[in-house]
Parts: sequence; C-alpha cells; structure tokens
Amino acid sequence: MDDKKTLYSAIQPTNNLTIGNYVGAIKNWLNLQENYDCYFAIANMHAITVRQNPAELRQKTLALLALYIACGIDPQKCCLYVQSHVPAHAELCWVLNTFTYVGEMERMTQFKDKSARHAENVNMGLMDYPVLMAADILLYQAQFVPVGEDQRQHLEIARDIAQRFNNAYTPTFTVPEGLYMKVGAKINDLQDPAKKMSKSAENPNGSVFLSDDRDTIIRKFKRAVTDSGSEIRFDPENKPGVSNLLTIYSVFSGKTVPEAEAEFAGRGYGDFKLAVGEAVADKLQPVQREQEKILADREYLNAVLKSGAERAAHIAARTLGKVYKKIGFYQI
Ligand code: ATP
Ligand code: LTN
Repeated sequence: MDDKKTLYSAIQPTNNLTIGNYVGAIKNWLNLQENYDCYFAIANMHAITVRQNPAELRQKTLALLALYIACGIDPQKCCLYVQSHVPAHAELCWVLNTFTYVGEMERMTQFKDKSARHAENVNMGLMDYPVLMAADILLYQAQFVPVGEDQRQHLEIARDIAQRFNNAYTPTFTVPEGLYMKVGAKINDLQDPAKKMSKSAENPNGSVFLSDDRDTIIRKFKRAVTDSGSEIRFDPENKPGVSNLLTIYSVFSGKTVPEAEAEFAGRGYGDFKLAVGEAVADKLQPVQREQEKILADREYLNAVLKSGAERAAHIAARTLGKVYKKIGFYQI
C-alpha cells in the first residue's frame, strides 16, 4: 500500500451529474482505484462559489457519495470524504493565494464563463476556485489527477503554484500531473456539439443526467443534433454531432470507435441514435437502483464519511504543518 502512487480527484455536489461527469471522471477512477492510493472528494467548498440552496446542497452531498459507491468506487480501497470536513483545505488555500497572481486567475476560462453566467455574483471565491483546487491536490502530495479536459487549465495552475512554492523554499509539494481519458475526456452537448455537456446547461435536452429514466434518455438521444450527410463516421471537425455520439456509444458499450463505425456502416441516423440511447440506459439503470439503495442507509454513509475525513485530515495536516514551518509561522 505504501509504495502506491497517490491519486486525487473531486466533483462538486451541484445539480445532477451528467454522463459527461461519469465518462470524464468517475468511470476513469474505477480502473485506477486498484493501483493507486486514491482520494476522491466531494467539493462542497467549490460548490458555494455559485449560490446554492442549503437543503439541496446537503442532500446532493450524500447523493454524490452514494453515486460514487454505486458506480463501484470502493470505500475500503479509497478515501472518500467531504472537502469541508478537512479544514486544512481552506488553510492551505490561504497560503497558496499569496503565491498566485490576480492576472492569472482573471484569465481562467471557467472564471470568465461563470462570471458571465452569474454576473450578479462574481464573488472572490469564484475567482479563487483554482487556488482551492490546487490546495486540494497538493495537500495529499498527489502525483496524478484524473479529470475531464475542461480542468486542464486548472491543473496547469496547480503545477505552477506547486513549483513556485518549491522554488521559493525547498521541495515541499509533489508537482501533480493530469490524467485524461483517450476517449471521452470531453463529452459534448447533444443539442450543441460545439459545447461541453454541462450539469448547469440552459437546455436540459442537451445533457443526459445520470438520474434520467430510460424513456428520457432515449428521447434525448433521438433528438440529438446530427450533421449533414448520412455517414456514421468519426470526424470531430466535420461531423461533431455524430462523432460525439460515437464516443458516447463506444464508452457505454465497451466497443472501440472503429468497431462502432463498422457496426453502423450503411445504417441510418435514426437506428444509430436509438442504439446509443439504449446502450446508455442499459448501463445507467443498475447504477440508479444501487444509488437509491445506498442512499437509504444514512448510517452507513455517515460512517464512510467519518472514516474518510479522519484519514484525509491526518495526511493533510502533515503537509500543512510542513508548509507553516517553511513560511515562518511560529509554532508552539
Ligand atoms: P458545472 O456545469 O456545474 O460547472 P461540470 O459539469 O463542469 O459542472 P464539475 O463538478 O465541474 O462538473 O466536474 C466534475 C468532473 O467531470 C471533472 O473531472 C470534469 O473535468 C468532468 N467533466 C465535466 N464535464 C465533462 C464533459 N462534458 N466531458 C468529460 N468530462 C467532464
Ligand atoms: N474543479 C473540479 C472539481 C475539483 C477537483 C479538485 C478536481 C475540486 N477540487 C481537485 C480534481 C482535483 C471540477 O471538476 N470542476
């Protein structure tokens, strides 16, 4: 166990998760949990950078934990915990803020997007989001961070901040690397394949949620935007809609993209879209049932979170202690 490399990732307990979150993040974690020392957090401190309903945030926190477990993430193998249960995240974030420049944060794509979408509430937390994310990762000395393509820029900043600190003092943080899926690191919106599929998209028909029932899933795929022509071919530049559907089909059916192309050669878009919808629904139904079951057992979920928080806090405190020492905080 001790010689395993450390891996860290997190998801915000906001809205309902989409198949983009599943494919880009959770599915990837499943294979990794066997070979790494894994920390998977529920990033509720990141979630409040956009105004949340308190009752919903509480409920979604537990629902996300139940979903992790329902998808096959094993709390015996991985440390599953809630970010706000480990105060070191906020403490390290404060220190790292002094190693981060305002200009760098203003340039972040997600900050620009979210500021435009929430113009009434462009708060400091929204801008500081990547620094808190760097603190998450660096506290655990994680080597690898499996995330979707949209997080690449945040990961680069986490690396820069780690290197800056290491150079200013002595090596303190492991400089993390992003791990991106070859297929599925970016699932796009079904109605607008130029955009990433998002939990908070305006048009709910463009996103398939993990909580959608079979009929809804199939209906959304039937309505998915395809491209001109009739060929089912992987060509993201000229056929973004069809290529996105091929990616989704490949991930959910376990077939490669060329295998999927061969399967649908000469067949129409209607047939193809129905098959994609069925493959997704078949995979999600058992996960939904399992999540319901787990969610009903509050005692079990609390026990998982308690032991996760204890384990995480222990490791985090070690790193924070080193940092405080190096920067000259007087210790008693
Ligand atoms: P929001 O729309 O509320 O900002 P989000 O859908 O981007 O949320 P996050 O909680 O920010 O979700 O991301 C959780 C994980 O899912 C991250 O690893 C992220 O990279 C991944 N992810 C999000 N959207 C996609 C997508 N469309 N394709 C692949 N991976 C994705
Ligand atoms: N910002 C991430 C969620 C997140 C995260 C992290 C991912 C918070 N802290 C640390 C990896 C490592 C997102 O996916 N939106």
